[in-house]
Amino acid sequence: MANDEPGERLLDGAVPADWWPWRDPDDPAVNRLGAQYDAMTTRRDVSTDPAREPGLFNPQRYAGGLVLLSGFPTFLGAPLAMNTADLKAGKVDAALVGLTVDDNPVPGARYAANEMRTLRDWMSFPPGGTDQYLGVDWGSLRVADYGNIASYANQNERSLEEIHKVISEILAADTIPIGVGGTHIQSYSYVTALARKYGPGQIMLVHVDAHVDTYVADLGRTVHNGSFLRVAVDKGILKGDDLVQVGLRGQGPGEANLAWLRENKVRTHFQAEADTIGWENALKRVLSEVKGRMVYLSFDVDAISPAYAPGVGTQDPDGMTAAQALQLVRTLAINSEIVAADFIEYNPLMDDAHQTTGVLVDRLIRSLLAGIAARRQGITDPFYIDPRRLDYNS
Ligand SMILES: [Mn+2]
Repeated sequence: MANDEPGERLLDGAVPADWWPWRDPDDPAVNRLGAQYDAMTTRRDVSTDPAREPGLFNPQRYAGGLVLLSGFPTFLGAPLAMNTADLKAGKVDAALVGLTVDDNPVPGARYAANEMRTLRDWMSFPPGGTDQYLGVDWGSLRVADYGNIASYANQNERSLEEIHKVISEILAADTIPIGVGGTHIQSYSYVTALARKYGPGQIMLVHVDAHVDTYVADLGRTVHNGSFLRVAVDKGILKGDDLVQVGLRGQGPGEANLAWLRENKVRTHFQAEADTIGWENALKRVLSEVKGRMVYLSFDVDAISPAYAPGVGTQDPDGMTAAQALQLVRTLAINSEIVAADFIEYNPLMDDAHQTTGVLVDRLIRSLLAGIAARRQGITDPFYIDPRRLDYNS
């Protein structure tokens, strides 16, 4: 099997040099000791692997067994894909891919992807399931597990180039990448990969988060999980008014950051707005802002109240409920064409013994898939509810 690497071709020479600010040749912090420097992200030699046709590989022995107990742990029990050719041959609608960068001061998000594959949750059946709001089975979509993306522990910016490559591999198959795990710095590479495929200014980013993530570079770092959106907008990779933020609260932004957000026309939806005009009214504003546009949904789990999602690295009291988070994801997927998504900042080391946060992230992913399936089946009202869920059978 040849290792199909369109991502590499997309990266080489195709991205403006200043999109990777840590590659500044004048920066003495950039280590250039040779091949070992890139060993973590060097692809395995597959030239001696047994030949196989491109397509999905299902590693599950049993048709209905719990993946955790009797199968190989994969996201949602999905079959595996290794490269763009597999995604194309398998006509994959959405590829779940593990993200492992861990640049939150509270470490642990690097373990989230594999934790999600091994949830002690009886719903870990092979792909499919009927959404109990929409009455739609997302098993109509083809979903694959695309493995994890390598990262360099404690060299977080360096990991972004590999994420850009792998997300580009998925986008090259017209498959929706759904990133799982890691911290928010990684979304910088989603923005670059989407801008590379569609051109800057084509994609709207719905950024669900307690925090604006538009803080200036600090602590000796250029791009980090609190600054990546500032860098992306300042470099013109993402237009400010294509950025919609939902769930903002906590101890920032301050006046200078707020002024930057206003100058750049970022559409900020604070928790205070939802508390004042009502959640559903605030949600309708968000949906109208992205109606008719292609959307990248980046969901920082700390947007949700710690009462429902305690397993995060940057906890802030208050925030949306689990039901509101599920509704947000479901309505957004019906309202707009989702071209990419990630669910990040889940920290299993901070979760409870029942994996409450992990199970909620699992349900958010399922809700996203159900919403996408509903849209493809012709449902256009984002607030659609299956009428059978509203009568009393009386
Ligand atoms: Mn964030």
